Amino acid sequence: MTRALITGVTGPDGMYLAEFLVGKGYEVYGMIRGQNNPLAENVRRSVPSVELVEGDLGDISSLIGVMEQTQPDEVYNLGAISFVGLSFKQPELTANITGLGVLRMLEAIRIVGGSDANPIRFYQASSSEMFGRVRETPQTEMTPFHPRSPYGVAKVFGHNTTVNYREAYGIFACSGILFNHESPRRGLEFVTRKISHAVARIKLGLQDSVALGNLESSRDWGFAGEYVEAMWLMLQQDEPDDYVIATGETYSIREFLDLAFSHIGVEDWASCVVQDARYMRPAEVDLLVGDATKAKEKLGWEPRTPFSELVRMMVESDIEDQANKLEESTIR
Ligand code: G4F
Repeated sequence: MTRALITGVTGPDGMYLAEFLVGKGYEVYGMIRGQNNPLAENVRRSVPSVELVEGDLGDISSLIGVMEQTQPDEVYNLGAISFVGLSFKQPELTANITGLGVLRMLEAIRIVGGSDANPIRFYQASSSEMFGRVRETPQTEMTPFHPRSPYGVAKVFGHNTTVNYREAYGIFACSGILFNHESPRRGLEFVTRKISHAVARIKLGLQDSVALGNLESSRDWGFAGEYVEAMWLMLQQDEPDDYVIATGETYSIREFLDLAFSHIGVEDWASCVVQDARYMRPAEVDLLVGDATKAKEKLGWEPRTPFSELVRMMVESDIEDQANKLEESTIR
């Protein structure tokens, strides 16, 4: 049985990846941090066969311990402070976990190593936020980085460290430069889920409006459930490499709002959206759109979920969820 270790297993990508690997017959370990982590219950419920192990990206001896305990064939480093907005408020924590955390994982792998015949393979969750103020459009694996947030800066460090450990120590280390990938599992702090959740509640009469920041930025939005397959494919190749994973299309927050509100029959949503300076960022990434040609040619990976379908899926899921909660509270 192939063994995989996933950091960040409590996040949406971690859970989709765990389900995917269990489906492939893997023995899956999920690293969780903190005492009595409340998110661990979500993993136990959604993917019960995943074995949870304790470790912290801020503590290298715990990472060495996790490597020794789980003896993984493949390591997927998805753990990070992943909210760009928060990274402006907690830049040092972000640099430590999102940036230095990658170095600690790679050091743990270098030290523990795996067998000579079967060295550990490493996947690093890099991000399109590294492109920031973009130097060219669309962005490819060759586009220079210009990060615009402490999060983006930390991800560049993690990406460069991954490349360096591959070149310096021959570690099978890959970096997936993933553009925004959304799903009904997205946290409520991210704009797509914040909108789908609010739209569902507006439809059910539970709230009147949603407060948002910049509506003009554009992102390349894909479905997280199919991006995890690309992570796995990277680790199945003969040689380690870096890949952009994206849809090749870009849409603004306004366009997301148009589709989400039209799904509940509201064509003019102006009165339902309040602009709130609290959600503006000190520096913004205006436009991201990725070119995933390399992933298509070398991995055979292509996105399948169109933007309109992604928005529909998220709004529908939130309507169902909110309606169930409403029904439960009325019964009580
Ligand atoms: O949903 P967001 O917070 O995602 P962002 O910043 O693009 O980052 C996400 O995708 C990256 C991949 O490119 C990941 F690496 C990262 O971990 C994360 O998953 O914001 C998207 C856009 C931004 O331009 C933001 O300014 O939406 C704008 N926005 C407008 N109003 C808002 C809001 N963002 C949030 N979170 N909340 C708002 O109220």
